[in-house]
Amino acid sequence: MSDNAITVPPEIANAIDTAHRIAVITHVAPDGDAIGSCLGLTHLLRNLGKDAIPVCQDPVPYIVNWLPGVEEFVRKAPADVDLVISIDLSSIDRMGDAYDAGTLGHIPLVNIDHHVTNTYFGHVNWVEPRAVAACEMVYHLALAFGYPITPQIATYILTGLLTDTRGLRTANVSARVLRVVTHLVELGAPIGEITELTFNRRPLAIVKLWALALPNLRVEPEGIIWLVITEAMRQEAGYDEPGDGGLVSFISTAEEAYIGVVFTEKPDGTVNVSMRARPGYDVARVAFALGGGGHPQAAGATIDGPLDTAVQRVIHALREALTEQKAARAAVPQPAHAGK
Ligand SMILES: [Mn+2]
Repeated sequence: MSDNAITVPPEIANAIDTAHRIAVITHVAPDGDAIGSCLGLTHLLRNLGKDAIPVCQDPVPYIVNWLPGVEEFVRKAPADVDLVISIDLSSIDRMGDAYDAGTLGHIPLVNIDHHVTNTYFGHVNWVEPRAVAACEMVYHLALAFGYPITPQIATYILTGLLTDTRGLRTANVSARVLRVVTHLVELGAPIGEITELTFNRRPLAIVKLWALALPNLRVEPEGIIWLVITEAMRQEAGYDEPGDGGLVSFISTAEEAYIGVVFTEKPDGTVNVSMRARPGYDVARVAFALGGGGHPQAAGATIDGPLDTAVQRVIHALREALTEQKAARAAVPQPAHAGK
């Protein structure tokens, strides 16, 4: 195997071997990778004879609501488990109400994640930022320990891998990743059907929400493109799920932009900040400074409102970060293909 092979800590197999009832918890406001990795791991464990429960505080988003088994999610981990595995989350609070430290704090916690901002909060921590998705880690885990990957598990894993790479369109998609994809297809994951259901389909209410939000698009001189989604817009559009349905990725395609941001006002008055950066630029550090996390090219945080104050604070931080990053890039000769 090439030098970028991903290895799995054997401690994880030991933890699984001795456990009987396992809560597999993923993050609040789940995305496709959260749901896919959580269900994929849950089903791997069940096929080993374990009693495994997928747990997520928030509902499954429409993008992956077609996956079999999404109705099995519970909102809160039961207290009588003997192992907790967290998947696709960088800090313990990202489990939200799904993890009650009062009842579960003494139970072994295995932290499996691919976010560079991970805080190593588990008893066993497998943090692999080279993995393009938590789902890729589930794949390597299954292979390393000889856990069988059924067609249904391959479907979960490939779905999350495709969502976190936006359909294999992110800069981190390497030959290794394509080998994983090929193997998952060989194992029975229907890639064409997954792509159709996941990427070529959204509720009409989202299209209406975009129509309401886009007239207020703003562009900062540094190359930051942003807009806000207010609670009123969400109500008018009739879209009641969290998230922006991919709007931040859409506005970030403007070629004048280095960074794209969508601010979403939440019913409780907090503001969700979702950010994207072109390859070579980094929004993860700003997200981390705001109390959130993510990857250099895609990161987010939830911060205090009101909306106007939140926008000013984040745009100010991003202008400073972008100016610094441009200066750092200017100091080093860049290859011609390395972006703007
Ligand atoms: Mn992920």
